[in-house]
Amino acid sequence: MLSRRIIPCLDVRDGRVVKGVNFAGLRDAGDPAELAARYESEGADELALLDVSATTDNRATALDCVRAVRRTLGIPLTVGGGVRSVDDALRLLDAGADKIAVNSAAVSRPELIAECAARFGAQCVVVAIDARHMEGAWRVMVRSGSNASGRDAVQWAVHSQSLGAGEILLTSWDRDGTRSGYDLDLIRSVASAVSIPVIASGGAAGPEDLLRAVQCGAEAVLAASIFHDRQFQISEVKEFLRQHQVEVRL
Ligand code: 0VR
Repeated sequence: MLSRRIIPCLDVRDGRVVKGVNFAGLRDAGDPAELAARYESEGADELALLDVSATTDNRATALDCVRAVRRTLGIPLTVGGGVRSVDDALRLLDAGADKIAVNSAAVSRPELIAECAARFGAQCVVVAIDARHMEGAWRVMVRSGSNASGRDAVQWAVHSQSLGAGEILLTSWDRDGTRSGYDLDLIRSVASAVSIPVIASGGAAGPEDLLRAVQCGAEAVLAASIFHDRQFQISEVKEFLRQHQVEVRL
């Protein structure tokens, strides 16, 4: 069995790590390169960097941020936020990303997934899905959770896989930043519908949540709030998972 991966997430706006609840009320949570170095030293398996800057001119800041994080990091780095074309992805890879995450632009133009997979390989392409529970199903949200796209999240994950996605980064909009636990039904539904790895995201409050997400089929678990606020060290989370018979890289 492959080791389960613990992936801290840096949501970055204008060069600073931010953190909110349900994608809103973003507060400053520190310097990206400093947090990246800390998380790697604590035993993070990978790092996700999500550029949540609102305007496109701040995308240039994001590239500088990727370079700064890359200079300190020896583990795989996934970068997302505003990727709309193969050229956007190439700029991020040139800046040091190992994988790129596509979200809103792929919902609008699914071929983007196939284009990136053809150019860079499926292992490089993460499809980020922000899902909101509505009327007994999960709707795909776009533009930083502000618009409902009309797509069903489970069906979109299956379609993304068929287009060449290498992984699904599955974020619960409802749980993001709430420390109320991952949306386990969402994880279970998507993980049972696709054969590619699903990264659980949104709502983690402690090691028990990460364990539950893995038990529901998540191949990796992402968290932001509990790590930024130093509530838990990654090393203690990994020890907890190991004690519960989850294969982790120690
Ligand atoms: P917590 O572990 O609950 O803090 O959240 C993990 C994950 O949901 C967040 O790091 C991130 O994916 C939320 N996403 C977005 C955003 C946050 C702020 C603004 C925009 C976005 O577009 O995904």
